[in-house]
Amino acid sequence: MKVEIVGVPMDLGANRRGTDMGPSALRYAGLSKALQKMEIDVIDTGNIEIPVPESLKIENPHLLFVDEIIHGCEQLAHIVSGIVGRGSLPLILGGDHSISLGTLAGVARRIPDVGVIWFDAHGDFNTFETSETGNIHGMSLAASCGWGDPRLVTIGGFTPKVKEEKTVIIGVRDLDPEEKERLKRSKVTVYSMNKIDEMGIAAVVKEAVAIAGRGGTGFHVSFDLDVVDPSIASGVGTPVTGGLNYREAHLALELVAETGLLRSLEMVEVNPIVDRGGNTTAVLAVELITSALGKRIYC
Ligand code: 5AB
Ligand code: MN
Ligand code: MN
Ligand code: MN
Repeated sequence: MKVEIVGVPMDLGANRRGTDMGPSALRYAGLSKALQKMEIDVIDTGNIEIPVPESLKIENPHLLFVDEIIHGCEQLAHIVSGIVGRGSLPLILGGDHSISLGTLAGVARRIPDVGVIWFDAHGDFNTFETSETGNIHGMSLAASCGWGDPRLVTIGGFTPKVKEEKTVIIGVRDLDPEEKERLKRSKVTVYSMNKIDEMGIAAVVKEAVAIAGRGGTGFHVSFDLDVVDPSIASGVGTPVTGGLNYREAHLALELVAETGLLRSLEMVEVNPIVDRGGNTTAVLAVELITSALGKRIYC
């Protein structure tokens, strides 16, 4: 397997600084070495250039930094599409979750019927009409499914990126009222935390991979670190208590790896500035990446 890493130091889609340092935190936590140890052929292509918010003016409070986010996502889409086209697996390091708009544009250009598994405490299913913050990281899944601002929706030149029927969210526990309504009306499958408590993470992920992997074209995994409980992942932009524990997070990604259907992976919302444990959230993220790419710690 060949993996190509792309860093996206983006925090324009979130409400606080720090996720721009996510790619550095993950590299500093030993990402490339961990993959090489698994005998994965890994290339780090470096970072995309993203402007810093201090250098920008807010033009639209309902879609904060929309022009710059679109510009960054168009670049990312181009790079990701190239990686998939070469037959490699793109590993995208966020950055806040707005970057998925670029990742999915790039993946879906090559794999039109790609499925998505979205691990997140949140739904990211707002539009500029339902969002209470104007932060685009809370809109990226909706826009990828075709909802919201026409410019966001058409990043990469086509819409939707993914079919709701092949989209699954796992770990949700914090939805805005109107976001919840839109999600209920959609064909997206949602496993909120209470479902995981009830069914167990293994059963949930097995159903999820069947839905996202229907037809055998494979799926993208978007992993927002805030899906993990803040007691072991405090370095995230928007922590919510009651998340996945250490083994649940690993098992989920081990089961993803076992399907052989993973076509691209992104790890987002790592914010080392607010990490109470040094760089432990990034260290956990690196471990989780190795699980998603097939590492097994048991026999
Ligand atoms: B994340 C909130 N729903 O829209 C909003 O971390 C939070 O990528 C979004 O999941 C969280 O601003 C976005 C309040
Ligand atoms: Mn998210
Ligand atoms: Mn989230
Ligand atoms: Mn967040």
